[in-house]
Amino acid sequence: MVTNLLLAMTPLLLVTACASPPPAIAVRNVWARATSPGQTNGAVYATIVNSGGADRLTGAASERARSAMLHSSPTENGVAKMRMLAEVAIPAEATVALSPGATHIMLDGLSGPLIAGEKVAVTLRFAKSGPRSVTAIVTAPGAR
Ligand SMILES: [Cu+2]
Repeated sequence: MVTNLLLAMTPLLLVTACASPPPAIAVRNVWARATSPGQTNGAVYATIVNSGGADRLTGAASERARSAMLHSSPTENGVAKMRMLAEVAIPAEATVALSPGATHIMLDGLSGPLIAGEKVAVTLRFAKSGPRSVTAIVTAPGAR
């Protein structure tokens, strides 16, 4: 009886497993901290909300910087470090926060300081969802 039920359910389970839904990505709360004069690096933070299937954040770009990279900030022996990431997993039905002291988008080679109140165009590239253009609000140092 139990065996028959399992056999009857097997095709249904296989179909469900194969039909993985497309990702449904929303990028919210994008911001960067103001930088001091002469500082050539900045960081962009955001909240990535995925209400669909799994995706991957594979890169970023901004006209305000020579390059934008995905970084993590692991703490090793009490020292905060930064490490380049090839990609950031965006699991299905999950919210991924890019936040200070954790995963962030590093802007390298800024064309000038990030000024509080400035809006910075940033493009996030997702493996499945493609490029997403968002606007980062620059906040004053210490505001967050
Ligand atoms: Cu960094």
